[in-house]
Amino acid sequence: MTPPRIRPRFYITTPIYYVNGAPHIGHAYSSIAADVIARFKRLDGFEVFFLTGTDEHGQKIEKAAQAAGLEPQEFVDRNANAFRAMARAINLSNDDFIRTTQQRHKSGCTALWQKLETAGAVYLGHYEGWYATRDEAFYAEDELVLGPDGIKRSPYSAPVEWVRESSFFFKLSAFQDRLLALYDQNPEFIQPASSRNEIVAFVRAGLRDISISRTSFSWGVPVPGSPDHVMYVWVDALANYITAMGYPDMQAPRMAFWPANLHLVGKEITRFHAVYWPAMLMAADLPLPCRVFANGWWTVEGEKMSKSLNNALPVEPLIAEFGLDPLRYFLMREMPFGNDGDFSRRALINRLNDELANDLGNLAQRILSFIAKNADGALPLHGLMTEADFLLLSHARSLPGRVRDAIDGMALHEALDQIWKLVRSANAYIDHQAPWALRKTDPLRMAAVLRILCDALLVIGVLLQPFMPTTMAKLLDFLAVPPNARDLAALESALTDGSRLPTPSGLFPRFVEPA
Ligand code: ME8
Repeated sequence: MTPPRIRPRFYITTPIYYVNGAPHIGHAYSSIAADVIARFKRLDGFEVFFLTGTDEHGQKIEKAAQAAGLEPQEFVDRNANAFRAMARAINLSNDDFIRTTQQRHKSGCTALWQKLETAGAVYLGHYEGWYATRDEAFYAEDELVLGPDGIKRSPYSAPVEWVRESSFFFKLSAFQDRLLALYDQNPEFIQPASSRNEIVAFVRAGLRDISISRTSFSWGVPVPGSPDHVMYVWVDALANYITAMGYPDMQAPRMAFWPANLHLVGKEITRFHAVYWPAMLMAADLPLPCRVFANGWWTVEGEKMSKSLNNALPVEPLIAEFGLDPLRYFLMREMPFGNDGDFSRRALINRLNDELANDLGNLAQRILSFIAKNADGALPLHGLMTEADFLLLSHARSLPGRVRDAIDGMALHEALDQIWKLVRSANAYIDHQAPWALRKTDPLRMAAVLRILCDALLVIGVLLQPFMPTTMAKLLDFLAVPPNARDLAALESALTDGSRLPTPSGLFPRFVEPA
């Protein structure tokens, strides 16, 4: 008997989203990016744990519940459902969905607090300074910016208020040197470079202890032993990455996934993930995550999404109009991962029609319907290899490695670009080999050409599964690839000579703007 294969583990997280408002394309983006990586890692033989969820405590949520005339718990239950529904709508392959109001989280979070306290990293003091509820962040005077109206705001334009209250503090200042050593010894810890530079400069400038409890409202996890304090929402939120894994039970089976390989976050929250979180973990004597990667921001048709402009774009109508997989493809292809970009309907339609319907959809359709009509609907056999065959096949065989490199380097757009090079080469090959002309003159060569094309299509279909899971499942069905032979390890043996191919249909209908 062969021993079971030991698979390396990979733990990836999305930010947990605030439930004060409805989910929009920005949330979907971070989640889809994490999903692509999680799916790729599974394809590549890793045992993956993929976590997402919702951030449900804090002053911002309490205020939003009040404005909605609801009790906070009722309010967060309703809105967390909207985020769960979004996760389903975008076909997220998450292994768990954590809500910070769940008991498992509150207990784990309380245990973490106690651990920090025992380690001597927490003390009671008095906070006086600026707070922006919208950002749920404290700011120093010199971080504030003066708006055109002459009013001070946070660096993210949130209104700030002067807060004066009794508060517990975390001794962040004690971790400055260890944090700088961490960044220095692990250049990949924070990426991309713009985020890394910003964080390194922030820590070098000197760290102050941070306030980690509030007394002016009550919607939060109570501080153990001091029930008039609730934990600062970021302490509570960051803990989700371990409470979901069973912390404080270090023997919990899921704890084997800790430390996380990758925290995917928006670029506005890197300070919490790359400074506060590792410092808290150091204080609690827990291993540190391997990497924090900051994705950029989308604007929509040139505008920043905001409540005041009422232009936050939900995903469901886009999915209904364009289909989910084209939307997933567009989000991953349109802007280099880590950069900012603009979401526009025109750009989405262009990519859908040019790259999906034309380049890939037509390629698959030409090959598969030709086989259905002229090769008895069975997978053709290889023939003698020509130089052109060899070139296309070696391109296909080298593609998984290049896609792996791109994804490991967080260049998700580059992974697609590499795959499209093969799509274009396959299109050029079919034009040049013209199997339709070989049908009468050289049927064996026609079959050989079609088989080389199927080999290339297989690689394309397998590698695109993380990006467009539903459509690629359909493509692999058309190639009669068994469900258990769709990963990278099975690539060489996934196609069976002569197997019956089901009747193909179009993968990506062209989008025509309604009149
Ligand atoms: O910050 N473009 O939650 P949040 C791209 N609860 N990504 C966007 C985006 C946009 N326009 N808008 C939002 C929080 N995002 C905290 C996180 S983690 C322990 C706690 C994405 O609901 C991006 O990933 O404000 C950003 O970081 C996240 O949504 C913010 O979600």
